[in-house]
Amino acid sequence: MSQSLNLDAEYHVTGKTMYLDDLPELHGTLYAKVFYSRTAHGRIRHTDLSEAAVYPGVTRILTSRDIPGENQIGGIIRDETLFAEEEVHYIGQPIGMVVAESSVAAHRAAELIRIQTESLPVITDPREAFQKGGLLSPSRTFLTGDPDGAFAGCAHIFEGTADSGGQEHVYLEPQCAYAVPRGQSGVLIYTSTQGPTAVQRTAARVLNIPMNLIEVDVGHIGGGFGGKEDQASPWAVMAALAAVALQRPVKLVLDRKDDLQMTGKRHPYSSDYKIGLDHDLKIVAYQATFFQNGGAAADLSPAVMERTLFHATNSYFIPNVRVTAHCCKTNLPPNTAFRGFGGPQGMFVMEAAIHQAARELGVHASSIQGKNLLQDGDEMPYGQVMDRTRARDSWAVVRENFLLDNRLEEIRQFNQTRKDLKKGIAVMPVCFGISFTNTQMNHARALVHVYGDGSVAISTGAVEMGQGVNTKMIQAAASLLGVSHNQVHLLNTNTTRVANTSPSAASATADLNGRALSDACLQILERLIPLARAELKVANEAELTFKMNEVFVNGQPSGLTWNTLVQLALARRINLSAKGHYLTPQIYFDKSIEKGHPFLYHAYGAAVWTCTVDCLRGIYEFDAVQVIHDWGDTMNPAIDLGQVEGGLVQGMGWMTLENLVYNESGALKSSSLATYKIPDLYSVPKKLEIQALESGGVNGAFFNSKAVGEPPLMYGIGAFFAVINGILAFNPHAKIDYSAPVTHEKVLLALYS
Ligand code: LUZ
Ligand code: MOS
Repeated sequence: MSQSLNLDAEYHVTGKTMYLDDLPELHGTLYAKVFYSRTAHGRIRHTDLSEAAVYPGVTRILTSRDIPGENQIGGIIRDETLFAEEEVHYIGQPIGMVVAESSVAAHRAAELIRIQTESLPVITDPREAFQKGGLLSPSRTFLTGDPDGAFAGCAHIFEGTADSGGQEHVYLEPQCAYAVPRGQSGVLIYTSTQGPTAVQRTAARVLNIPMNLIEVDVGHIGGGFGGKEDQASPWAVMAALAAVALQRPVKLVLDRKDDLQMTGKRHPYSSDYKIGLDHDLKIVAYQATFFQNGGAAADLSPAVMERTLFHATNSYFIPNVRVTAHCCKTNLPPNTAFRGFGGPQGMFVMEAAIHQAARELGVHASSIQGKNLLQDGDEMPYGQVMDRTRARDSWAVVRENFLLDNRLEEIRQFNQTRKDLKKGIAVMPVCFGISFTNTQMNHARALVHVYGDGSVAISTGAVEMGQGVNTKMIQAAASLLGVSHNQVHLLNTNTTRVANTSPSAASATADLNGRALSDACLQILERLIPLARAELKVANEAELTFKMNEVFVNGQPSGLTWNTLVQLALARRINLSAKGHYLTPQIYFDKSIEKGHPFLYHAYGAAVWTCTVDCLRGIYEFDAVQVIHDWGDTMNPAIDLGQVEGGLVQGMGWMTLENLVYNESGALKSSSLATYKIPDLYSVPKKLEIQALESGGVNGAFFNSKAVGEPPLMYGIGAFFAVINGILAFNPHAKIDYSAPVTHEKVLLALYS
């Protein structure tokens, strides 16, 4: 089953992959441009559309008044308009859209729109929002053991704050949609979304038509990273609104600048922690309060906040824990899903607490990390009793293969001999729960048709965003049916083929959709097996295997090919189509007591980062990152390796380089890719070594191949602490703020603090 291949790669690198904006446009297509608030908080006094309305080529300007249904796009909480009505709550909040015969005309006309607002107080800081009672959803606390009692008996207690910044998704393909009206039959929406059903549901609500009149179609999307889990919906709904109102096809593509201004990002967090240890460096108690910067509407923030709580203790067993999270309302664009979904923010605080403890106790953080790793039977603060844990196996590789002790000693010696250059080293263990934390989202369906010529078409709810899920689905169907890859075609993700989908998110897309697909394939096989047995006069079903487009009997080719079998089946009027379904077993969570078993399994691993800090200039480079990663029996090493590499570099960018700056009036200052820097080839560690943790038997994943999308991102947190350790090697008394990203400017200031 396991194969190293990416069926899309050739099309990507030769430019043949069709993205939304590459679709041939229908005759009569119109182009939309969204206009938005330039004030972070205010009352709209006057909107002057007159000049724009008469600009040559303008067909129509639509605002909240043109919405036939509800002006409401909130997913978890109904607190967000499609187009602002009386008030605006962030810079970039859509107010309306210009629809014109050309994209240029729409853009020019939009510049002529004048909006007068009366300013209201602006809040950008989550702690300030919290103090003023600005919450988007109720606060939550996970509690286990008796933290207060435990702290009273601790040998060492340390307290501090840790802040992590936001992160822009920088999907290569910006948000876009193309809507085609179908008269009485509703509307077809092409969209670049991770969540086709979210688009369908939201469009139905806003347009006031039932979901069965809305067909959502998704081909390849050019990156998502969470930014299109929920936030692809507004643009698709706007295009559909205009298409239905004007009965003409409407295309809406955000340019990069508009996308950066209008869409939400990873949530910045500001957090307080308190950690208690015994004489033996065992963590006895941990407490943290997370102030999540949710932005101006809830979007997915309550779910992101929940995942922060689930991952607050990372890979460690801590018997006494109290962690509380507040989802704070600020005047920034609503922040949203981003690879890791709050998990990274929670783990960063845990690692900061450990780092502070290590610094004050005069040991390397790894001495504390290694002593507190999870093992089977440990109960997490949310009640799940851990099994099939791999935290200690991963750590053993760090010590035995990556020679952690030798590395620490080499670096100690280097730092003794050099004054201008200092090296830092840090280890980042990761334990990430796999399943949507919202139990009811953990299900999927798939459709399989076998045609008369033996070719197979499959469709699932999975969206291909570059992560390789299409290849994995084709691999699975081909191997189950015993046909070759090129005999299987994967159809666009489409709400008329597969309904009521969960978004492609939570690292669970291949697991969920793959299992639904297996169900469908196995149903078809069950109908074919009796036929093959009769045809080949085989008594026992166990003697048959389907492989290489042929039926094998006791391991020998029988001469009965797949194509012949399919033709025989059709002649007997056998149904060669099937719908598969899957729901994740075992999982549940009781929010009233904040306990349960929310995850089917966990993914583990660890990364060792080393860096060199130039202590004259404050700049740094990563010498190496060594990773041990637990992907089980990977079904596709090429794809999974790409996910590990991409994830860890994206995490490194979040922690070191990517600096989202809003000023006090809520304006995004890092509003272009010239001022917002993401990692490039030169930022990547000079040495990148990734090892696979030996499979530890059955683990709960699809084909035993563990989810790999998000877990590696959190390796990036180690990059932060490697740099901090480099600074401390130069100046042991440096004032360290656990404030990510640790940019070169911050390093220079800390070196001489
Ligand atoms: N999306 C979501 C996610 O809706 N629920 C989740 O638990 C989740 N986890 C990771 C990434 N996206
Ligand atoms: Mo996501 S953060 O898995 O959309």
